[in-house]
Amino acid sequence: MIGLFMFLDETTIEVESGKGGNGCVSFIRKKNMPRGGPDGGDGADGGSVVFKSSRDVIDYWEISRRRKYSAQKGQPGDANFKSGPNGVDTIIYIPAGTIMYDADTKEIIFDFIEPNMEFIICKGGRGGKGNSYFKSSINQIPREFELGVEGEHRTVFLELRVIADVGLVGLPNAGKSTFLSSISAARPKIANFPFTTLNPNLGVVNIKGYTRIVVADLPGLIEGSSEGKGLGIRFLKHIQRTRLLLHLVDINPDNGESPVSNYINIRKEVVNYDKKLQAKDEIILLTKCDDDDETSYEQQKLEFEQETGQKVIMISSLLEIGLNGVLEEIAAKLRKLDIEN
Ligand SMILES: Nc1nc2c(ncn2[C@@H]2O[C@H](COP(=O)(O)OP(=O)(O)OP(=O)(O)O)[C@@H](O)[C@H]2O)c(=O)[nH]1
Ligand SMILES: [Mg+2]
Repeated sequence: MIGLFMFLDETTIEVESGKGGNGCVSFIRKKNMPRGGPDGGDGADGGSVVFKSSRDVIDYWEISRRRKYSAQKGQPGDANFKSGPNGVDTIIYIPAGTIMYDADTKEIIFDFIEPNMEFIICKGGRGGKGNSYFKSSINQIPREFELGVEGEHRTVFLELRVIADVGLVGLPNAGKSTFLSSISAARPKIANFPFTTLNPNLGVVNIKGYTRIVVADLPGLIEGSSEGKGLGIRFLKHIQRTRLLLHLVDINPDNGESPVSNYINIRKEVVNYDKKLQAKDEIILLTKCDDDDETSYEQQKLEFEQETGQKVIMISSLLEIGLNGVLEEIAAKLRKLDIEN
């Protein structure tokens, strides 16, 4: 089982680029040239530290096992105009969706909003010039040289905001993971108890006539999530970036409340967490509507729509009822957003 603590979506790491190599002071020594000219080569540049976003990295678990990442130094210059190889860059692969902050000032340094973005956080120090560089008509035997420039040092705070088109929200046990597994190849853990999902699961769905989208199944929200109750708050940030919310509401809630009040309560938590989420497009699903002969579901749906003033879709992930309708609605909403932006 992948537990909560195995998914690390925040970390602080220290990075340092390589110092440039010093320039060399040397003079040509040959039998027939007793007072040969300068031949000290330049120092090589130090390696840089580069962050690169990748689709294949899920979280910071792997990279946080090291507190500090240093790139290689540049080699010093040598006699005979030799310059050593530059220091090798250190590339740190991070999940796409990472926001990188300066750990001290909390200022955003870079936002890796998609895979394959690169950012040089510490540039390698420049190599120093060797004495051969300083030779001129008035200075035939220069002893000057430069030291390599020191590497840069920074401490960064990395925060992951899962990148998905659609985020699934709802109470624990509402059927979010089941829904994701019935529309995609993702196989999140499903069980009949709250807080089965402890970290975000991503699923890819190919919507006919539209495109491939990513759906994020998130841990359930409860009353008080926005203030830190349950697991919710750690993951609410992940829905800030999704383009669309899918709010799943159990038609037969196991907490004794009505579907409408459950919906309203969770909605409150979401908006309480971030006012901007109020404006985000939302599709409401009444889940576990297994029995299509059951006319009371239809009745409940109408009541829900009347009370909330919102349209809802009835689904059963178990019997695969209504799923295509949901995908069509997702495509319609995303298309509209595509045009608007
Ligand atoms: N009858 C029926 N049961 C369902 C359906 N969808 C989900 N369930 C059941 O509801 C329970 C909870 O499902 P999950 O998909 O784990 O719910 P969740 O919203 O992901 O729950 P958390 O991860 O705890 O937030 C499981 O026992 C599922 O089998 C459905 O369409 N019909
Ligand atoms: Mg779940």
